[in-house]
Amino acid sequence: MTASPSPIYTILENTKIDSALKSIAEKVLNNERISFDEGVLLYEKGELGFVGMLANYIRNKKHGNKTYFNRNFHVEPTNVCVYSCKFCSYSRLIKHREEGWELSIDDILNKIKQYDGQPVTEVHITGGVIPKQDFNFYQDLFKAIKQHRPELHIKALTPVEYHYIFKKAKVSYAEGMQAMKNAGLDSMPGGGAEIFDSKIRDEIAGGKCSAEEWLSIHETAHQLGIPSNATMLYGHIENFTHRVDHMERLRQLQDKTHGFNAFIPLKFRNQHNEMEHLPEATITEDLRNYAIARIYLDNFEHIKSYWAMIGRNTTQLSLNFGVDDVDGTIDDTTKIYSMAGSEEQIPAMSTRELVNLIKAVGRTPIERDTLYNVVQDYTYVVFEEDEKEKARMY
Ligand code: V47
Ligand code: SF4
Repeated sequence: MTASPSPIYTILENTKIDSALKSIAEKVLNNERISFDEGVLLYEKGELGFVGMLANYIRNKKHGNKTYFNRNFHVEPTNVCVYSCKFCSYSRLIKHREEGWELSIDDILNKIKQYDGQPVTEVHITGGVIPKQDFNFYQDLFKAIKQHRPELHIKALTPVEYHYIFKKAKVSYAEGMQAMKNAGLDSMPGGGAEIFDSKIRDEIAGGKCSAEEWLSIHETAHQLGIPSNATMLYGHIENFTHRVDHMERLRQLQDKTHGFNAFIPLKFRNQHNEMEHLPEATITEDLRNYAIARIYLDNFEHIKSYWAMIGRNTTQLSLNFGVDDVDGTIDDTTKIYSMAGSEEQIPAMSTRELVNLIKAVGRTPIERDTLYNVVQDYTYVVFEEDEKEKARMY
């Protein structure tokens, strides 16, 4: 029996579509990579229905109905920072450090111990950058966590932190990353990427690691067998070409190393930061952006929508626009995202809530670990919903 051709062919034949867009659609259906210019064209001319149809085709081909999440929690060692990114709603400048927090290794371990006996699989550690939390601090921290709970996956720090602490310790990226791995680091989260274009990066995140340094630290990590994620902060002063340039650089590195697990677009939220005057992207634009990322990044297995930032409803919609992963239970007690204006005042969801959120839009919830090994398939697991929860999910 031969597989029947995708209904998209019929749509393309019977609908009036710009010929360049049609040729992009044919490439997608033939499993061919689209070019830089075609990426820009999708942003300029691709309507939501069109890019969504193609992205959903790719998503379903790769993952069927599966939608991944994990049981994780976040720890922010400090919200004091030597940098002052204009979009950051969270950090306290080092000169106002009395308004912030700086956790010791014991403080962090106590937070981790609060999850003893709970089936969490990952701790996500990242925060501000301060001299005190240096090369030795993080090696000691990772060792202490592994000593307490060896199976807990440590996904920690971004090139923003690593570049700073390696430079201060006068070690190369390779030496530094190897030491972190030896101490217990398992993978790296995708933060600090912002937008790679140097002009825009200087304007919104001046002083911190450059795009080249960010990419180089990820490359080094991948070479050492440390996988990672990649983010893109969009919807501020960048244009469509900057977004494609960002994804192009990631696509090239992924061709080389295959070390990225997921791409996570992060919508700029405009509260309590120096870029408050900018309007936020619309939900249509958020969905178009997920879809174009799914089409462009043909060598990334997973596209993640970070529910704590984008809200539950857009997360549910995103599952038809290329997204196959919604991050995890999170349990972010420091509320880094609600501070920037996310809808989520309590950035934590129970497994039951996440499962019901995914099932409510007809997808199959799969609990994964950080490396996408399946922990549990929830197809036949039925949770009861309480009424308040139901109201949030439909
Ligand atoms: O790099 C800061 C972003 C990132 C704002 O790898 C903002 O699994 C929007 O990278 N509006 C950190 N975004 C978070 C991050 C992340 C989150 C979840 C999962 C993973 C992963 C990574 O948050 C920063 C920055 O780009 N950010 N302020 C803001 N106002
Ligand atoms: Fe510091 Fe990160 Fe905030 Fe920039 S985004 S000011 S590096 S905490």
